[in-house]
Amino acid sequence: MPANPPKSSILLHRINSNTPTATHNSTGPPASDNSFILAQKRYPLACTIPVPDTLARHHTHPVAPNQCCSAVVRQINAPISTVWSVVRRFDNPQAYKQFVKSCHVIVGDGGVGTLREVNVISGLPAARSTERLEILDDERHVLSFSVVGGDHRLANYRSVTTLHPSTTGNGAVVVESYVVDVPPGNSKDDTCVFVDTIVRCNLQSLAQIAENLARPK
Ligand code: A8S
Repeated sequence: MPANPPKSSILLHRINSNTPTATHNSTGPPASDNSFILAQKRYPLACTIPVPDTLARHHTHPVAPNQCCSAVVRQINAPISTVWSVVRRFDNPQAYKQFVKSCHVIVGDGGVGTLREVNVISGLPAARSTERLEILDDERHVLSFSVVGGDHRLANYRSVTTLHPSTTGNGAVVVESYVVDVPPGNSKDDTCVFVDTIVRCNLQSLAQIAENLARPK
């Protein structure tokens, strides 16, 4: 990456009836602002952090009319390298995802194309999910996976997680965005509330684990 990569502003909109998709907004705030703005209808201006163009594009999802997308942002008081060491383990999501009961790799060695089968805890409208690793970039701290099977209601789920240096201290900011089909009988809003809740719990737990790992013994 160049020393001063170009930065851009990006607007992620929760999809409502006539809102377009998560859009890379080049006409947003002034260029000097150099910031990433996560704007949602319900939570305007949830977060403003600088994000290089190369990472912002990962959170720009094509969204079909029957799909919805959203993103969750979480500050973590631990070095990026510590957070990344937990996030990058596609074979071990149960390290921080509390809804995951167990996971085993079906195909692959942990690189792109690896398939995992995840079993989730009881009480959810799901038991199993088959997931494919789409991006694993150890330099830029990008991980993306897609859901390719299972017995749940989140068809065509795809998420992207990126880590960024926090603007205060030496912590990290995690941005996790996703796109998913709206299940029959549900609204876009219901779907986003359900998925945002899972992702927020995951990132809360990730923060706790990384902050613990980073704490001096
Ligand atoms: C993730 C994100 C999500 C996982 C969802 C949204 C899931 O594992 C759970 C419940 C479901 O109904 C769907 O990063 C599915 O894991 C906890 C089984 C896919």
